[in-house]
Amino acid sequence: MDDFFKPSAPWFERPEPLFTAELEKRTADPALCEAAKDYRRTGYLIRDFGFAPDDIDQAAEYTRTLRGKAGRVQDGWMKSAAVKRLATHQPVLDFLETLYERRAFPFQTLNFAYGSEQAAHADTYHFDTTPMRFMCGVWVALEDVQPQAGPLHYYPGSHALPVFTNADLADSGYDEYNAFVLHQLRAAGYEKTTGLLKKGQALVWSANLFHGGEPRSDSNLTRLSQVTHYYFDGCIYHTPIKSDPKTARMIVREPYDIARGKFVASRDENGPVYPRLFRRLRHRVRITARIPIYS
Ligand SMILES: O=C(O)CCC(=O)C(=O)O
Repeated sequence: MDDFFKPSAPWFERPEPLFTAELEKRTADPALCEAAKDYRRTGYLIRDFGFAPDDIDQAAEYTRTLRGKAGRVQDGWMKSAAVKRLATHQPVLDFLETLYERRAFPFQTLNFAYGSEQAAHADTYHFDTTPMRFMCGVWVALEDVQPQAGPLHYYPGSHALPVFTNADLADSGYDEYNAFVLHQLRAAGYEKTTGLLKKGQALVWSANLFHGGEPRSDSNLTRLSQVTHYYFDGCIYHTPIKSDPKTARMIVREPYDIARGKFVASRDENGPVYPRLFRRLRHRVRITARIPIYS
């Protein structure tokens, strides 16, 4: 049985006839049912969450300052209050909670001054959960995206592929993973789409949707954007990319909830599950040493 159809996945990714039965329980909320059907079919949703225009502009200005640096920064929410406000925007949290039926929390931001030109990958290679797929990304355009600026790309429907891990590769590594993924996407006939979003629009992608960045045909053009990664309460959070398939040992995480300002323990039905002590302390020190004073 494909991962996508495992009954432990979010309700909208359950196998038939479970999915239809689940939909029927929610007929009082037709908007949710429509969103769930689209999300199940394509693995993404483009929405307008009503971000404050000032927050978009301030986050754009902050992101523009990254041009001279690597052009990309992780956890810019620690430096820019506007980046944090976008990541913790209540309508996004409410929507995700309604869709996944678990509380969503942002645990990482990435800001890009230019198109990332990243090869297609799924977030499940970096961050997954048990039960699986309780993670998503929200990509926000901080300016209108130009086709020459290396837009985000994605493969509609590709989230239904199995979750690929190092166990699928001969030697673990990103190059091999990228080649393997491209082969799988082509073999299954998925077609690539580019996200020419307008300033302020957001694209929600599900954990296993394959996505990346188009080449930049005009290297002077910016593509100011922010991705926030969200987890959902009540899971074991882990890092498949770091796990060794030979031992199958899960690298457990203790993510930091940017909205509530606290670390969230992984948990299963028996209670909390913690990362190894050294990893746990290192992550805690790395975050707490940099918690911003503006908040
Ligand atoms: O914005 C992009 O070009 C890709 C971002 C991405 O792949 C990610 O954040 O996982």
